[in-house]
Amino acid sequence: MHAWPASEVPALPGKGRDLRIHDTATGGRITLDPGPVARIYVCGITPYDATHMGHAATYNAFDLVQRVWLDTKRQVHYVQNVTDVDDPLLERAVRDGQDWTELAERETALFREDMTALRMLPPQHYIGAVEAIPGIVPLVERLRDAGAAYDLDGDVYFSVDTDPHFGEVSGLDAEAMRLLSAERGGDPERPGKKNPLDPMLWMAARPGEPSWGGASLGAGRPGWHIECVAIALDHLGMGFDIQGGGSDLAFPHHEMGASHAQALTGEHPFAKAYVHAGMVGLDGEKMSKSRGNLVFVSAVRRDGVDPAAIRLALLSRHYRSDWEWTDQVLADAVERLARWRAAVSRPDGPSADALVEEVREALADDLDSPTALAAVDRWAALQGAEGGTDEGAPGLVSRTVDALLGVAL
Ligand code: 5CA
Ligand code: ZN
Repeated sequence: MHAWPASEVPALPGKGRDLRIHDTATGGRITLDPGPVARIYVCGITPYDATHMGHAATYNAFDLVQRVWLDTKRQVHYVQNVTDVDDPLLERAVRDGQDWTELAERETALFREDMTALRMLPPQHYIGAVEAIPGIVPLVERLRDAGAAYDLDGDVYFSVDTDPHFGEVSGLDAEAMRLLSAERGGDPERPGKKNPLDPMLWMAARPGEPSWGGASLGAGRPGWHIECVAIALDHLGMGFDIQGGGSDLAFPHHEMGASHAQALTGEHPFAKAYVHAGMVGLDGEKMSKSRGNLVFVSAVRRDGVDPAAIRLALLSRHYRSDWEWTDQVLADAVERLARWRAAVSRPDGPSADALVEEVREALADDLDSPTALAAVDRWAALQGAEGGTDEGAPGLVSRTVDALLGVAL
């Protein structure tokens, strides 16, 4: 699949700081040392509805990760998937009487437009589940041959008990896992499983659903977790730097993915850090396609809101906190954007050298974007109150905000 166009990232004077980031697996902050090419996998959308502010907030967090890395003069190798065949997508297509491939293509196209408007850096590899199937089939076969997977009435399950590291990503106990598994696409109640938590690797063809010939597996389609594992191993290999997504992916998705990969390769870990963004809510509930309480990026754009203001709204909350999208969050961002634009529109101003370092330090410190915004607010306030004589300052502020926060002033 093709991704979306990249916006330029201006180079800043000096050098950025190494990223310290909260890792779900260790429960603490770790300093990543990625080497010259940092590797990141971010779980993509299931394209059955438009991009909402929760999605956008999560992708914003991982966009900041890349901007911090680029500022340290590293290259970034970024991979993202599109879950373009899965239960919710097929169910929505049936409900609305439309072709599931058309639904997936339309919503993926809209996602690309939203990401472009928000100036999110594109992945180098943007891979659909369907196009990954030829690579998924041999992985499922290998797991079965190795005794890490088993058949149940034509479906193939992964045996979580074959991975000694199972449970290390989420750190949850068995009961919590069981509850979340039932809530998030698993089937802990299905009789005949070795462990109720075992996830499906390959689902035998169901009547009326698309399927692919899987040689020894029989016609069917891939399970969710193996999709991301196949794509990540193919394009990044084991031990990449960050596996990213919203906090609802920590269990089961990232836990199971790590186990699949560890069982396949005999190596550990799958990713050096598992990084999770908080959930954005609306009216007291998590914003979700299944609940339907959504604020779409495209709808807000259609209302004439500058995408830069949407981006500032996302940046105004720390990526790890759960927060509520409100009209006020957006109104504050619109006002801030106008203030910042006025401040950089003058030819000179107070020195911005310290500001560059403040923004760098805030983002390197577990992507603390609210602190970064506060630093720019202070410079803009000083510009408004006293101005300054530094001729390069407004330009440097623009480039800093552009390079590190993805906002064009
Ligand atoms: N296709 C899978 C990942 S392989 C999937 O979870 N798709 S999704 O469309 O449901 O979600 C895409 C990303 O947005 C995931 O990282 C998910 O954790 C995140 N996300 C979904 N809802 C919210 C929300 N309300 N707040 C923050 N992030 C969210
Ligand atoms: Zn995923």
